Amino acid sequence: MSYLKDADPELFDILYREIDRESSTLELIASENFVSYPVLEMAGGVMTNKYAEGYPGRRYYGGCEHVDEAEDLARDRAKKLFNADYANVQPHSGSQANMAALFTFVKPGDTIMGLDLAHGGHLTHGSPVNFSGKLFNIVSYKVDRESGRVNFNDVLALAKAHKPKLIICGGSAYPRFIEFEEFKNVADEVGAFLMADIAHPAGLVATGLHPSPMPYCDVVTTTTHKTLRGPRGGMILMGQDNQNPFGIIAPKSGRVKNMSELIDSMVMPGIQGGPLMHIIAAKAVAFGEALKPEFKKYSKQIVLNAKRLSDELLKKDYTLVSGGTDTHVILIDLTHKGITGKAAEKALENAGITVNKNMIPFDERSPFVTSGIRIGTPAITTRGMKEDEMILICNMIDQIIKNIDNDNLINSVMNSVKELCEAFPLYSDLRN
Ligand code: DSN
Repeated sequence: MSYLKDADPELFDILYREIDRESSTLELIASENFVSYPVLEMAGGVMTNKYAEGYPGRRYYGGCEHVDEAEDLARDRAKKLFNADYANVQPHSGSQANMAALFTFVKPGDTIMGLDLAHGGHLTHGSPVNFSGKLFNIVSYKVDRESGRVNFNDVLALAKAHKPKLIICGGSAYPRFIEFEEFKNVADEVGAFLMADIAHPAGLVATGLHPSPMPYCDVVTTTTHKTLRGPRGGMILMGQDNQNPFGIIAPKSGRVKNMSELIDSMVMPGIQGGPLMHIIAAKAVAFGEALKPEFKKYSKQIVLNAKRLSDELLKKDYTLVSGGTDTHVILIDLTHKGITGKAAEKALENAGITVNKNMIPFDERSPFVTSGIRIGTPAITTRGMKEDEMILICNMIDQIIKNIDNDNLINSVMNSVKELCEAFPLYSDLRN
């Protein structure tokens, strides 16, 4: 039964075309995934109606008893998943989580260090077009040209020269483990705070397949919808909640506030108003799923799939930034294939394979063209695909990249993509 179909056939058709697209194409965008029906049900539920500014037990609105229960569960499950002392599940997105974390630890004008966007960082790690680049004095570190990995001699030299107040580690297109311990050594050397953005590998961190930032970082941010396979949103965590070092006291008691209190009030009212309670409740559902043993099995398969795909690409003479992957992300440097990231993205899309063009380190092309594509395995792994399917997918990608103007071949690959998708169905219940 569909209420939407009768009320708004135009949008019903749009929704069903999207369900069709998601189920009949190969989703290789590293930051995307497919949520479960229970997560979808909660995200589409009546908690979207509720205003709940504040936090459980201290809201500015009445009628919050049930959303309080949901947010408490989301926080408790997040803390358990990440072995964290503190969780704030209200950020609407990863960018807002990063904004709240930055505004809590540093002030406009302060110097911060982050991985250059073109080297795998993120907009909110200091890009000049983002609030982070406009409000802070940014010193970007880059990856090493040869290894494609962060070079800690360079990071330390930059940190000593610029004395950042805070260093951000992590990014959106870094295929290797984030080196939390090495970053901590640099941060300690110059007296900087260390913030980790684990938006990409969060699900792998939660299942022990990627090192944990908790013992090393002052604050950790993430999204909830990538490898963690929850609804679209953000979250802030701390391994340990300590008294704030800025001397900020609670006015009534004169007590020194904890960092958790500063972060909570930076998220709301500092940056956001009413939380998205349907999404917070859906985060709780997703965290419940991630605590189950099946999720660890799923996460292991994400990594096995990425490794197999990267091995197959290497066999076909593709250049991979950093030479491979430790995670779910593969960054292909197309320079010597004589094709831009933009052209590859378009040709693959025409065949039903969705990827995104991506800058490679030291890219001479603009972000609108790029010399690379980024691919990832979380979404196809959710469909149940394994190593054998990675071999097929690698062959399809290779055929398209070698023949981007050959419509017959693109059509034939598109048919193979459809067959593969039919063998690993997605959202069948939504299509009936
Ligand atoms: N846009 C996200 C990604 O694709 O990695 C990061 O915010």
